[in-house]
Amino acid sequence: MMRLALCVLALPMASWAITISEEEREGQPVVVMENDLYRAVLAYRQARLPLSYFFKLSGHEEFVMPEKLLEDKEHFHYFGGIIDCIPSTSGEDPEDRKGLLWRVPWDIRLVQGEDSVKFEGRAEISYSDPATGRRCRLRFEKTMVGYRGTSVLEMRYRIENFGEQEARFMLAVHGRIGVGGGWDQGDYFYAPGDSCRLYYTNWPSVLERGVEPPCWLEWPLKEATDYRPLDSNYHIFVYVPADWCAVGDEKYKEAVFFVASPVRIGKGTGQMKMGIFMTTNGYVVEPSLTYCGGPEGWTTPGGTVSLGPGETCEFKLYMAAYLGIDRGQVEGLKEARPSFLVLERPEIRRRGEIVTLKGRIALPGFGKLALEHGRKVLYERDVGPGVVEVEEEVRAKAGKLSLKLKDSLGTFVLVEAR
Ligand SMILES: [Ca+2]
Repeated sequence: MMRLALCVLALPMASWAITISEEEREGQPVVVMENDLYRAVLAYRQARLPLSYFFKLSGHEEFVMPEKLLEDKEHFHYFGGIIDCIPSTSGEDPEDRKGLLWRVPWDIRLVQGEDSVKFEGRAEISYSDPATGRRCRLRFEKTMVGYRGTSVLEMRYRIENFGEQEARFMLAVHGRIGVGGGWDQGDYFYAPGDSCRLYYTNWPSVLERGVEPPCWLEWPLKEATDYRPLDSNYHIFVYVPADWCAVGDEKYKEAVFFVASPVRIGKGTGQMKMGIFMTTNGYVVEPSLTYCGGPEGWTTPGGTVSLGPGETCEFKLYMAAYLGIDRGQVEGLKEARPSFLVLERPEIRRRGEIVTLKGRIALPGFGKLALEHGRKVLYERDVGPGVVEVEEEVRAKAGKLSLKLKDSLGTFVLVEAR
């Protein structure tokens, strides 16, 4: 059942700036991805990908892990970390929790490259659509890529209908994040947008407005954004259609970002719904494909996505930890990309041959900032994790100028000017 291969064994482990290895944790086989900025533990037998993400810059574990690992395919355990819930997060049966991936065996393959490492995981699930009775068969592939010198953990998803009939499903990337070492006062959630889909709540201050979920509400909504530990048992679940979301801990100026690519479903494309389940005892972040996770999703219009035989659903989700960024900066972001945040849009201003660069970005790792004039590099600077001020004066002759960020994920044009 298990397929394990460690490829490209050309260099000694110690020389790699990013490594992948098989280890044991609490008696269970796990895979560890590690570089200078984080150590991620993938408990693939329990489908917790990852189970743990230790952010070395802050010294904080970013996930909540309430239970020790063990192997149990019959009963659900809250081991913590991220669990991809497919075909639903919960069903009518109390034992039907967090989908099927934790119940089935996984095939895995590890790849050690020079500047990146890869965990390739694959599992198959089959189930009956509760509304139509159709037999559905899905192949779920999750590839996790770690890079040299950055806290970014790239998660590539590919779901294929390998059955003979249409297959419907929900998918939530259920993340038990406890940013900054745990759930405490001052933790906050944010996603850009001006409205959210209320899924359910028992929060008196929300219900007092006469709302009846599911419905749309103005966003941001303080009950869902501000974590306030209270003795009461209040909860609220909302989704914000957005390409990114963040969970921050204001006292440490620490934040964990999730940045999503567009979602391709069969021949169409869609946008991720950034779900937050905020309670007075903790919170869970759930980037999802629809505005539903529970049993009613099967009979709600738009509650599921659908794939014809042979069709696939594909998207990427990038997780990255940042240090030195406060709540105001997160809420005021102009843009969030997989490997940088734009706090103030970079500009290139020219007065004759004097060129002024201005802007402010935040980075989850190391890279270079370069101003290029054709193939000529006019200015280059090493940059590192945290907020980076761009303020330079450079001499340049007429012609096109490009300000670029180069990191281990690639080269990104921040701004161009003539
Ligand atoms: Ca915290």
